[in-house]
Amino acid sequence: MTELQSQKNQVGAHRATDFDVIVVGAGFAGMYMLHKLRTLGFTARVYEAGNDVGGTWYWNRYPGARCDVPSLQYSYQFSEELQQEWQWPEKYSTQPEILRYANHVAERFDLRKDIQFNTRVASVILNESTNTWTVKTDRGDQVTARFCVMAAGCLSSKNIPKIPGLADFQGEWYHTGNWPHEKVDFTGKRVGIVGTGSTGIQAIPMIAQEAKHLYVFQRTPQYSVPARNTPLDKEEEVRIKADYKGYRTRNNSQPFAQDLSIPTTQTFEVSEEERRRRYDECWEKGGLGMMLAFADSGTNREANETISSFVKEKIQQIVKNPDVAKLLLPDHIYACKRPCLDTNYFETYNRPNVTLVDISRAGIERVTTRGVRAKGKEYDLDCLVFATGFDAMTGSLNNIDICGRAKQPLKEKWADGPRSYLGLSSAGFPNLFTITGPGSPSVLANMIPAIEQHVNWIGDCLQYLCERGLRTIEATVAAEDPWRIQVQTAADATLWTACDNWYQGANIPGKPRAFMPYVDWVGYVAICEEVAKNSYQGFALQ
Ligand code: N01
Repeated sequence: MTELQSQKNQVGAHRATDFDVIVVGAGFAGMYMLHKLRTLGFTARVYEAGNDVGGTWYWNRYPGARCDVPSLQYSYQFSEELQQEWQWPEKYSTQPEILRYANHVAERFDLRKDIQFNTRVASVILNESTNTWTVKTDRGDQVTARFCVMAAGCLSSKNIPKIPGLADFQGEWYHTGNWPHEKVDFTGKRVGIVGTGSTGIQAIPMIAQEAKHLYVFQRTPQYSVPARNTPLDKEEEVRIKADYKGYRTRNNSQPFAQDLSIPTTQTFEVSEEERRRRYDECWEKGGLGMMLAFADSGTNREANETISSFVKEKIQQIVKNPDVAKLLLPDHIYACKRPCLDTNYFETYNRPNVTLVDISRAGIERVTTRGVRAKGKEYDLDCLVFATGFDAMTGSLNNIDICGRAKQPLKEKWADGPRSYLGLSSAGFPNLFTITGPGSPSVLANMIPAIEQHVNWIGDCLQYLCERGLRTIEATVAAEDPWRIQVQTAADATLWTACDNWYQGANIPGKPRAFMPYVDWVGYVAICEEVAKNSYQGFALQ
């Protein structure tokens, strides 16, 4: 330990801790947090449940897994050298490519030496008398730290539906969020898949190409737009890399932290023909741009209806069997559930080896030894795939026994929905931070820039505390309560609360309904900067 590190370790604590900071998770958040802490001179240990880095991109190895944010944007910007040297082969990268990038970052910045893999954090307990945290793992480690940073991921706690009989199934079953490392070969097999969200929509066309027969058990049809992925446009890469810093800065000041041109025109300001022309253009271009054809698509129901009608028309054109097409027509607000991008998703239902099973009313009755029973019919299966999503944003935190002041479990404090200030910190849990936690833009922004913004903020905050000899920082209830209302109010002004989606916990039976991500990325960044500038207003510092 260097002298500076040692000083930091002693500052304010009644006794030295094993580390200045414990970081939970070695995905993109944990990796950059570790790098940042090192450059600031803090000692840190990262615990990671997987056997290598990558987080989401380590676990989600299902066929077809790919990011739907262009890779020139879905990547780190903290190192100019890194962003200049790395070359993405495609516009939207595959999971193996993103994982390759994560590995490169780990090697380039020599991160692995401070990461303990194959280790799941079991508990994080505050010792109020010393203002330190004790972290215990499933491998028997017990370490102390002044600070804890939870980088456990927003979409990492798997949702495996409690369907009766699953334990009796004689075939193989998988959840897409914990996919085997070796290839799963579906050749010649009868496969069932449950779930038609972003994941299912990517996996279904790939599995259908291999399986003898694929049964898609669909509870809710989803909208999807062609991704139209291409090899990376080299000219675009050169242009962006000529001023990557400027490009990132401009994107960071855009809604969703992405290179999107935000329109000012309202849907009904133009003629029906012009509207149609713009939607056709978005469809042909591919990507998530459909919502950006007009300014009011996310707030005005009638405006939104013009997009959903357009996409439904496309589904009916693509899917040849009109009965199947009808079952695939969503009836919720467009993009209220996270919009999906696909490659040949609807086309896949034209294949003779694919059957769509509508389980919208009764769900799956049970899993049997031989397959699945739904709508009174038995489907014999060799493999069953759950693309059923995640206990988003709070699941990965609630899975850990985190106890703050007066031994209050975080889970108990959040029993009616998450309570935090800025999605960064929760009252009663001093010196504990969450990266892209509930109450921050998180999943409603380009994730890697959102992670970097949080890590930078936390890094500055730790430095501020140490430079002033301060022992603790803790969100105040007085700041946290209005923030919770602000998060919900911002969402209520949009159509994101107009359907059952995981943003508000609706996908998990019994989970309290509360809108979790903060809608306004640009406003949020400004608030965070203001809070730090005003000596961490809204936080108690001791
Ligand atoms: O999960 P989801 P996901 N019986 O929750 C169904 C990101 N992501 O893994 O809508 C039957 O969206 C459920 O039905 P319903 C992205 O942010 C990004 O697909 O609840 N069905 C739904 O169809 C995304 O939003 C990328 O009625 C059940 C599906 O399972 C997030 O991850 C790629 C069921 C779950 O959809 C999560 O996506 C992939 C049950 N008991 C993921 N329980 C890209 O960047 C659930 N379902 C491209």
